[in-house]
Amino acid sequence: MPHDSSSSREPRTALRICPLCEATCGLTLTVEGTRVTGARGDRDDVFSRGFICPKGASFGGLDADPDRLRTPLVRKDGVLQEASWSEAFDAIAAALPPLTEQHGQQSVGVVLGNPNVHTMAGALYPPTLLATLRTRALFTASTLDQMPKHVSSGLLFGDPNAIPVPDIDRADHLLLLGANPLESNGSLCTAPDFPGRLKALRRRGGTLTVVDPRRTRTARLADRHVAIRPGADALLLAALTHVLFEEKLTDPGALAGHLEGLDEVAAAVREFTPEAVAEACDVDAPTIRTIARELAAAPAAAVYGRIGSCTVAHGTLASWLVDVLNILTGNLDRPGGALFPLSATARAPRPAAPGKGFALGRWTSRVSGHPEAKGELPVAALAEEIETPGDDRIRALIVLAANPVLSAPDGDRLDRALTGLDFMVSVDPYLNETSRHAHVVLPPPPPSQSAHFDFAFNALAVRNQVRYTRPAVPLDDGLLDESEILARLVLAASGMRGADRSAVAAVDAMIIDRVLAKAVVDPLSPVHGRTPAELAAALTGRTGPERRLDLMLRLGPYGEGFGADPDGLTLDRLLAHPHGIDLGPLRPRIPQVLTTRSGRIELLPAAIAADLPRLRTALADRPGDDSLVLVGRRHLRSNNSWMHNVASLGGGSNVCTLQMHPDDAARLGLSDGTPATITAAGGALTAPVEITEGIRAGVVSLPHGWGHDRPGTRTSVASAVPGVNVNQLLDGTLLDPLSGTAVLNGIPVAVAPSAAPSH
Ligand SMILES: Nc1nc2c(c(=O)[nH]1)N[C@H]1C(S)=C(S)[C@@H](COP(=O)(O)OP(=O)(O)OC[C@H]3O[C@@H](n4cnc5c(=O)[nH]c(N)nc54)[C@H](O)[C@@H]3O)O[C@H]1N2
Ligand SMILES: Nc1nc2c(c(=O)[nH]1)N[C@H]1C(S)=C(S)[C@@H](COP(=O)(O)OP(=O)(O)OC[C@H]3O[C@@H](n4cnc5c(=O)[nH]c(N)nc54)[C@H](O)[C@@H]3O)O[C@H]1N2
Ligand code: SF4
Ligand SMILES: [Mo]
Repeated sequence: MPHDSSSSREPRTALRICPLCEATCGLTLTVEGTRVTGARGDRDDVFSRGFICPKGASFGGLDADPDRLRTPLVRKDGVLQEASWSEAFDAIAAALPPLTEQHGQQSVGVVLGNPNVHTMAGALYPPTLLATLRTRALFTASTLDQMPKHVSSGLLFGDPNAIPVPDIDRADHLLLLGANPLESNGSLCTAPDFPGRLKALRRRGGTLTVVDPRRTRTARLADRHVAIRPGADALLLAALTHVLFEEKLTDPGALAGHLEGLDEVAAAVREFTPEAVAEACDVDAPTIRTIARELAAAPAAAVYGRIGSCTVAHGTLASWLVDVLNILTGNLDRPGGALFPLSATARAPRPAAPGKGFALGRWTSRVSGHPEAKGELPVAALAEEIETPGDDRIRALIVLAANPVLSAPDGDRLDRALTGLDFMVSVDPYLNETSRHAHVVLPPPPPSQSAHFDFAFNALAVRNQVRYTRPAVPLDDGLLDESEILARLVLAASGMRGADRSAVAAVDAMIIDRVLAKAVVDPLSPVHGRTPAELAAALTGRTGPERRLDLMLRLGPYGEGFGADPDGLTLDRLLAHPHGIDLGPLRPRIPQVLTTRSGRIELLPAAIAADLPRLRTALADRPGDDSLVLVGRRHLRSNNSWMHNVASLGGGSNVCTLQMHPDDAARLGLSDGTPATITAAGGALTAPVEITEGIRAGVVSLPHGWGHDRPGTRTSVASAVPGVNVNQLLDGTLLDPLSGTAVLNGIPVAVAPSAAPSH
């Protein structure tokens, strides 16, 4: 850990867990003065063992981006102007309570974006903010991403956060659908050096099958690449399930006593024979049968589906079938299969017992009647909830680390809708496409100045482990830690003005008290019968977030339980291990992890059964001769909408081009580099064509997160090479109905040569 040498210019090193993707690599930063001048992989990190990717290597450039906001901005006379922190929070305290008094609690919406899962503040404070606001108008990046997986886990296992992770280090066989970890570094599967782990699987004789309409870098590494038609994964998975039943290959093994609905699943997939799905998937029936047989025969195998199987019309069905396959082959909860991690800050395991189950659609959205999922409404419905008059219209919006103008469907409409808000707050380091509409912008410090702990990703990691890094560099004068920003936002949202440090500390103390008050009356807790004040006094840590971390570690599955297990985890113990503590490989957790009403895995939940007729109609889907559908893609040196401002990451393959197969290009009269106009339900865009054999015919691909050409932003590098916003092709009406997730892949488009110059 760094000692206090920040005033000296001597280069020193400091450890920092990388927050730039889900892999959570440990970095060794070189720090000169207060500036990060280098980053390399921390070879001693217990989990990442020295791995680093180009984004992590650019940590210093990103950290020092001169376009980062360094003071709050407050809108005065219609113009955003630099302001003090107290002015900014007082503006919020003055605006929000009168609004909710007049228009009700639902008039304030909250948008949580992706980086909240990459910061401590984003894990620790949004629940308190939502409890303070008591709004149901919650929208997050999950409905552009993994909500189908939450829904299928909720229905199958009772807990939407019980997400099985492929045990890639021990699997003999991996069937990977709609994921490209060689560029994304993995998702819902935290595995530093995912590429190396896949190569190791192959080296030890394992088999990798990749299902993707594009011949990605991951597909090129595979034993078999299945270039499926976009949107057809649920059909393929249903056919694989069918084959297991038909050929009597099901063998749930140790799970057998924990299953409900096995015969019902067999009946539900009866029509989905390989022959019946082959044309719709454009995968021949013998290949489908072979994949099913291999899956069943492998000693340990895992099926794993990500973005390309989630953000599609049958996203929840596909996510459900991924786990059904793991269950039927006995691979769920088995080493080398797919297991439930147990993170150090998870609730300590309790004896297995039936739970409350998972309910969907407890309320619906006001305008289109979309069912809630996990307490959220589809972010694709945000614009209409702001625009459509009536009771409970959203009039104020709090946006934490999100850029929905680029990341969600129909950004132009949302862009217009945001101008109609009475009040908007953005917590964001950049003045970008979304935050430019805010009345108050609260900028967090650069990552080197923040502590880091992965509350979310340790629960999705291929190995149980725990690591914590304190800020590598002291907080600059004038900046506030993001935890303090969010705590003060909570206070401002409740109308408190002039909150100071002590008020912020009170927020953490209150949360700690609440947790302890519950624990001491819980007969299963190691602190049952003790007094909260005595326990709170025992917590260590320099800051509120550190004390909260200490509390979670002590009460967690590996914790010392305030004396119950002197060898257990505490913050102090973690600090004594700066490269982290390995907690061992993933271990079976069924039935303890199940919280369904039956206490079993409910294999064919009613909501799923009710959605299957829609999949049956998809059996008849056939593309027209000249039709084209659009899919997305990610580039290694990018991250959603906000890393295009780091010059060292730009260029090369990291460009906003329309990838297209040579046959389609020839038919349409398009040549490499020429501009094409792409038209779909939500609008039209012009982008340069990139002709490649790496995409199947009939499919085109644009990356997301581009379109940095709107006025009023302060992202000079990104604006110079703006690209186009792929999500402008969507009108926001296409959703996976069970999860409310926007369909971002498999979009029908028309493409034609363009006269206009492209970006
Ligand atoms: N067409 C298409 N659209 C997609 C996708 C796709 O595959 N195709 N992918 C979807 C997915 S998976 C996701 S997760 C979403 C992501 O979409 P969003 O959730 O909107 O996330 P980002 O685009 O990453 O933008 C995050 C914002 O957070 C800010 N930020 C960065 N670091 C911090 C920080 O430390 N603190 C705070 N407060 N703010 C920070 C950035 O400046 C940026 O404004 O996009 C989705 N959109
Ligand atoms: N470098 C980089 N890394 C990132 C991000 C980033 O923007 N850049 N974003 C992060 C985020 S927020 C997330 S959620 C993860 C996502 O991580 P991944 O899930 O690995 O996401 P992608 O790289 O977009 O890979 C999705 C793949 O699905 C394919 N696909 C599209 N449609 C279909 C379909 O219908 N069926 C099948 N089988 N495949 C299809 C696409 O061609 C693409 O190769 O990545 C994270 N990591
Ligand atoms: S793989 Fe992800 S976590 Fe690791 S260095 Fe790259 S961006 Fe950071
Ligand atoms: Mo995501």
